[in-house]
Amino acid sequence: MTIEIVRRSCPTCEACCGLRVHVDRAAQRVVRIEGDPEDFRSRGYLCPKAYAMKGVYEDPDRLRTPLRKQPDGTWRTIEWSEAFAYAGERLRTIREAHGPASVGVFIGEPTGHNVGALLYTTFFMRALQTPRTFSSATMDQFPKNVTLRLMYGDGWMFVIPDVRRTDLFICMGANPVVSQGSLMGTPDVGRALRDVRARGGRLIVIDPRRTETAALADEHHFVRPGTDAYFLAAMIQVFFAEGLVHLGRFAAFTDGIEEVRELTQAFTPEAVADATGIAPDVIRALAREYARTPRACLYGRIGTCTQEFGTLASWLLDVAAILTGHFDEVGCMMFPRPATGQSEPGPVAPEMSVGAYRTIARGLPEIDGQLPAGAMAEEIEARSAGEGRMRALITAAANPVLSAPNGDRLAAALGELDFMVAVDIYRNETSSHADLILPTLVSLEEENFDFTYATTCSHNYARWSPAIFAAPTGARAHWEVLLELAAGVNGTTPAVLDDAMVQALTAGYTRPGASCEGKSPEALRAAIGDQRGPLRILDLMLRAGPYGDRFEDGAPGLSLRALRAQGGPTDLGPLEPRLPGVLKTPNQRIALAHPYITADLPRLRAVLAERSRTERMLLIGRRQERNMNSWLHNIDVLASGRTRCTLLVNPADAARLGLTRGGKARVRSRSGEVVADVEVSEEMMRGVVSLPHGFGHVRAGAQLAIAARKQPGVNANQLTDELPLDAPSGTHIANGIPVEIAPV
Ligand SMILES: Nc1nc2c(c(=O)[nH]1)N[C@H]1C(S)=C(S)[C@@H](COP(=O)(O)OP(=O)(O)OC[C@H]3O[C@@H](n4cnc5c(=O)[nH]c(N)nc54)[C@H](O)[C@@H]3O)O[C@H]1N2
Ligand SMILES: Nc1nc2c(c(=O)[nH]1)N[C@H]1C(S)=C(S)[C@@H](COP(=O)(O)OP(=O)(O)OC[C@H]3O[C@@H](n4cnc5c(=O)[nH]c(N)nc54)[C@H](O)[C@@H]3O)O[C@H]1N2
Ligand code: SF4
Ligand SMILES: [Mo]
Repeated sequence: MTIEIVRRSCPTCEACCGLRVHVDRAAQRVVRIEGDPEDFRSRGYLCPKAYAMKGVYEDPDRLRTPLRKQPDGTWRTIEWSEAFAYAGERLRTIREAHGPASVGVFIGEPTGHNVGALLYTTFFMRALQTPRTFSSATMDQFPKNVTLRLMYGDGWMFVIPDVRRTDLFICMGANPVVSQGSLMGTPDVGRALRDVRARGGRLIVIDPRRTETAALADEHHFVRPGTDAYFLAAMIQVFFAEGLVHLGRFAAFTDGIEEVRELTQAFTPEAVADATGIAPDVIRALAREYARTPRACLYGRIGTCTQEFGTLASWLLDVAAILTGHFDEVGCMMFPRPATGQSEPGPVAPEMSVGAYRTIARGLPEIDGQLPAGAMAEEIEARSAGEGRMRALITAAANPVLSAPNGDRLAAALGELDFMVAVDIYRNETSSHADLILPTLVSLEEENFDFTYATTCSHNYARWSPAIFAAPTGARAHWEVLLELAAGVNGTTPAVLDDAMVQALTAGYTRPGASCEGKSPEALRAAIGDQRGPLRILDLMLRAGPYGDRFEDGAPGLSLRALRAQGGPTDLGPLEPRLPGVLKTPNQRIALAHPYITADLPRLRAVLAERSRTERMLLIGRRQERNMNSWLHNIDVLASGRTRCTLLVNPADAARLGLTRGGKARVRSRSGEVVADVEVSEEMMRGVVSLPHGFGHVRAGAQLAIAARKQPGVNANQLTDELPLDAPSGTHIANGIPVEIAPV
């Protein structure tokens, strides 16, 4: 047996650790996966999910050919040509009869991990021209996109903690030790957090659960779910009251400081203590420590986004940093500089679109092109949307029946569609409702580039990864499937669409003021070659990008060829200050008190008294080491072990509610109920229970044998109510759901 070792990055989570994959080519088998000690980013680190690549590749339940549902509900394997002809005909007919809005799309999380999927999704959406676009974003980071867009002019230019150079890390609503860090791409993030303390710094966690990250911390404070905006407003009140505001160079390009002072004035630590559950002296001490530590990060993630005041909390995190000189500075929150050039200085962004399209059932506005994920069901149902209903749906790498609010309602609504196509590698809780499932290549079969996560990393880098096995004959990559679907809907060919896209891109890069000004679009096209697909587009972006060779013969600089030759990741240096250069707001200044955001403050004020009194039980989520949202439960080694989908309850609550360890509890919210196994734990704040999402592998029609047997669990999103929203972003409230709990 000859074993070859291939170096590549792990495509499963944002950390993008470097792996050494041991391959037996003769047997077409991965024999071992280990951390790559030569990878300067991950230095040999890996987590159990590194195995996912192999597990998914080998999974007998994974789909390898298109499946078409028969009138009797059974599935038939079909050829790709038939699949595309069928999809094109159905989608085109529906669009012609009922308009572009009759065809909806839901884009899921794994899209971000595959360069082809990502580049062609943008393109696909443009070709489809539907205003009915949904994605996992409104169950995730969308409040951040909205605040970034309004404050700095670019919703996708994320601000990331410079964790390796900070002396104080305040972690709110995130559990990086388990999630491996989100919007803070740092392989072995647990070590990076321990290192903060090792060099004399401090780690503070603010979370309704004493998490695995809290276990490493100097301090942990319980916070009532959904009340982070009160807590942060109080910190800011303290900054102003105690003369801790230090704008430094930001004074020259920041508007709205006085307004922020006025707007936060009433939120004193005393005023918010009952609502947040955090004592006034603790809030004051935290505010002082943060303001006085030169290198400090105030970081928030899922717990500060998918909650009642996600936009306000996300906004206040940035406001606190800007007011105290902790923004765009070394050791603080900083902007990465990806090699593909998305965050370069550029023209002013047009105003953020709000309400250019409104949903039929509830009149919800699109916000920067997104509709709330949980509004999908009502948009499909004839009883709520009538003639204007959504009649066709394309899901791409998504499982909204488990990942979006009120899964039962969505599952029922999917049955009302005239046509549904799922681009997915499994027949799961969502794709089983489709008329057609189109499986794509998996990561071992494709070259990749860490495209998305080079925009969210705590140290700049660029990395290409090789394919490990050749794609089976005839199999299609995600981007090819999207391109074929787009061509089918528009009655054209993939080649025509693809060439048009490349022409538009090369024209853009050679325009006056663009990075390749002076070159001809034809010369750029000749240089990147005529092999269709994401790699020539990537090459174009890299070469025209900030570290690129700009298509100069023999010039040093990045290109696809240079990255391929490199093998491992290319170090592009630590994060550097980038403001005001990259601002794309109308006046190239930071809008600290943008009226669209501050308009939500009355909603925050209105419920303060009530939030300070109520004793209602609130449900939050939790992530676990061996899960990746809903889709790794079918991998035997990752699904093994004890039942993971348990309801965590504080002992005092358990006693009061009559719940016992190992017993079962009925958990009910407005949108539904589940019966879950109870686990009693001191790690929960009183009045708060936690249930992980991504489970509920109990639906007929799915083909996930191991998941159903080993980790069926219950669907936490049956309890997530599709109606209430974080208003400014249209994001759902997956944390802080009012529930009633009783023993079964
Ligand atoms: N209650 C609650 N709900 C949540 C969250 C929470 O914290 N609490 N978190 C939310 C967040 S942050 C997110 S991102 C969403 C995630 O929710 P989704 O975006 O729906 O993602 P997954 O549930 O992970 O489903 C991914 C799908 O992609 C498929 N897939 C995997 N790899 C590939 C591939 O290479 N190609 C193709 N074509 N398909 C592939 C899988 O089979 C699976 O069907 O869930 C959200 N839902
Ligand atoms: N192993 C694993 N890793 C993953 C994923 C996975 O499913 N499994 N999913 C990936 C995805 S898609 C994402 S988006 C990231 C998410 O990355 P993280 O945000 O780091 O992940 P979570 O574990 O959801 O952390 C949310 C934390 O918020 C807390 N919380 C809940 N409500 C509140 C609140 O109101 N206020 C505060 N302050 N805290 C609150 C919860 O107790 C929890 O500890 O993880 C990614 N990594
Ligand atoms: S931490 Fe993320 S990137 Fe690293 S091995 Fe685990 S799943 Fe892969
Ligand atoms: Mo996510």
